[in-house]
Amino acid sequence: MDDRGHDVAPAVETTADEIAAMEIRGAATIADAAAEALAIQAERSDADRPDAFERQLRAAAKTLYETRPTAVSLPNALRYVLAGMDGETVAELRASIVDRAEEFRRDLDRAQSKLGSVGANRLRDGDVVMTHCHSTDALACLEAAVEDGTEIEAIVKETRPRLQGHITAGQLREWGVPVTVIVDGAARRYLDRADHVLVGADSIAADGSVINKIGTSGLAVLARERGVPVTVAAQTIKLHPDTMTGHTVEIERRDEREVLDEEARAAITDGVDGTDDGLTAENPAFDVTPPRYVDAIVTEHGQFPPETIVTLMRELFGETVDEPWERSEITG
Ligand code: RUB
Repeated sequence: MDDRGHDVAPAVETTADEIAAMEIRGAATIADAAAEALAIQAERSDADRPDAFERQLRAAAKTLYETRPTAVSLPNALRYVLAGMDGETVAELRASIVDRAEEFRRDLDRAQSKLGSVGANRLRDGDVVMTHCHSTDALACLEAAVEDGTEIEAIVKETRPRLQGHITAGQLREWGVPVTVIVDGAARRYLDRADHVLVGADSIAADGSVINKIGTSGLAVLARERGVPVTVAAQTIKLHPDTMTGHTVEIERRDEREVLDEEARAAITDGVDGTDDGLTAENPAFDVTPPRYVDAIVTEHGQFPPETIVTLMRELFGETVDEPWERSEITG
């Protein structure tokens, strides 16, 4: 039994803790790690009966599901793997989960490289691309462009409070792309030099709204004002099926100490301890960019104007989705 009251393999607990602590971060990477964790749960399960095995798998999925709320790639991955659970015996069930997780991870990889080549087609020699946060889908577009021999440059927003821009800068330098790192507040000034804004997504809603790292919506509004096109690189695992039935996407609020640590707080309050109720920090991790500020959503199925994405969503997910980890057998 883990801290969360679920009977899951310690390795699943570790993955869940790493996702919650952002040691595993970014929507695609989280999905990949979650699928791998379900396969590990299946391999290490000590269940001697099929119903016990299924219960453990659902408990593992629930543990992973409860880590971070905004990136829909996580529940989409869990649903996909659990939907493949099939068989009469524990051995058959185990094999079905391991195979399905493998297939999911392979498809995730393929989808990313496919969308990378679609995104690269939007870039021309000499283009300057402004990025926000660290998105492996966005970087796949830049990597494909570099591989095509397209000469690009990047302006990388550092992305407070966790500075994921530094990861982006490191990756781009590895590929030989000239990089200028700027503070987030400098975006408007540097948009004069940019030909594209390129970001990823944690979730895409049925109306084409893009949920991504906090600051994306402000950047998109500024880009529109400056006439710079905004491209969102997102595999279809980022499509949020619940939004087709009126649900909204939960925006994660993280610990305020990521914004204002104890030392900074003490400096502001002149050493008076943390009981100063008049000083708070807020730390929403994501925001919503309305579709009118987005020029194209680039997926492994090609690029779409954001307003049309619902058609693809319906095709891929149908009208309703199930939450298998919430079934009563878990607690039963
Ligand atoms: C990451 C973030 C990324 C998306 C897309 O936020 O907002 O832009 O997850 O990433 P955090 P990818 O660092 O809080 O997880 O394209 O790699 O899925």
